[in-house]
Amino acid sequence: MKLKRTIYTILLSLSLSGLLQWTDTLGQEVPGRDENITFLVTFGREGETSWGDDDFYQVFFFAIPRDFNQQFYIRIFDPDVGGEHDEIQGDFNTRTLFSVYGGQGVDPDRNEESKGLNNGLNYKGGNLLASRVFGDEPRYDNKYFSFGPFNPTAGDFNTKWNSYIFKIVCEGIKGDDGNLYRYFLSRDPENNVPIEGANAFTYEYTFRMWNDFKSVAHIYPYVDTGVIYIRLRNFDWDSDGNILVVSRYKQGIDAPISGEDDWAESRIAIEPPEVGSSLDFQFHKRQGELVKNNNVVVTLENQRGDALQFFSSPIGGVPVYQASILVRKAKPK
Ligand SMILES: [Ca+2]
Ligand SMILES: [Ca+2]
Ligand SMILES: [Ca+2]
Ligand SMILES: [Ca+2]
Repeated sequence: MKLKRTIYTILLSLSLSGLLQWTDTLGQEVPGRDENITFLVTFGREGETSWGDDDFYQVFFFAIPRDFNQQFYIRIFDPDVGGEHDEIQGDFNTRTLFSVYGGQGVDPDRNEESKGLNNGLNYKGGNLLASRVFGDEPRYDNKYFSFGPFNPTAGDFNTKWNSYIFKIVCEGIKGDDGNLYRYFLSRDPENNVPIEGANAFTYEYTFRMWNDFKSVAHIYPYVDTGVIYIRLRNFDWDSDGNILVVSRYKQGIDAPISGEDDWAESRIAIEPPEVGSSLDFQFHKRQGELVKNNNVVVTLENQRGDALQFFSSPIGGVPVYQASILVRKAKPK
């Protein structure tokens, strides 16, 4: 009895101090923990799109909840292009530029171009807060580099998410190799200390598939009110395995996959039970001969052509298929 009460007291004080919530909030890691993706990928602009990057830049957003009032950092794991993790073509001669933006012009809900979906449009909207070019630098190989500190109010306030939005752009400004990297939104410059209630998102996701047969990667778009169908596009899939669309309502719909240096597109209907929840796009590897170092691109839009976000921490949690929804629907009224 006494032990029980002690455990209860510990749990209560932990939850009051916010520690319990932290363990539930995984949106600061990019890619997120539920996504099971090893790395983001951006190639140098002299690279070939057939290696899996269609445009040689990648845009990500961080949303910092309004009630968080401390400074924070954006950490990059393996920002260099060389040594471990990165994809060499010839020799390592690639330089990538990472830039952090805040202020007006960042919020993609108010500035369409900020989404970074169309080449030539100004995806660099906002105030430049920090930037750095990385080449083949052993100092940052398999290690973190931290941007910051930043003040949350330096972001662009978004009323819908009640959050300050920041943007980080990675561009391959020179060379032809692939930079593989990850982000972490942190309260600390030296360690990964997440911010409760924060999240990250992108509109065009360029990432590396697993180099094994069994690991399944996931990305999680959120279905907002008014979405009737979605148009899923994927690039340079190298005919690797299959893409399954899973939700509370869908047990698994097979989406067409692209081949080499090519886009595939599919239109998928959205049912009322799926509105207000996340979808789970699952990326399963082809069995037999392993497709190695497969980099791919995924985008998504609704029936009006508006791009949908992929959240690093799925809104409302990972969706679980519920057979009961189908059963209920099948019954005559
Ligand atoms: Ca490296
Ligand atoms: Ca090279
Ligand atoms: Ca790297
Ligand atoms: Ca590929």
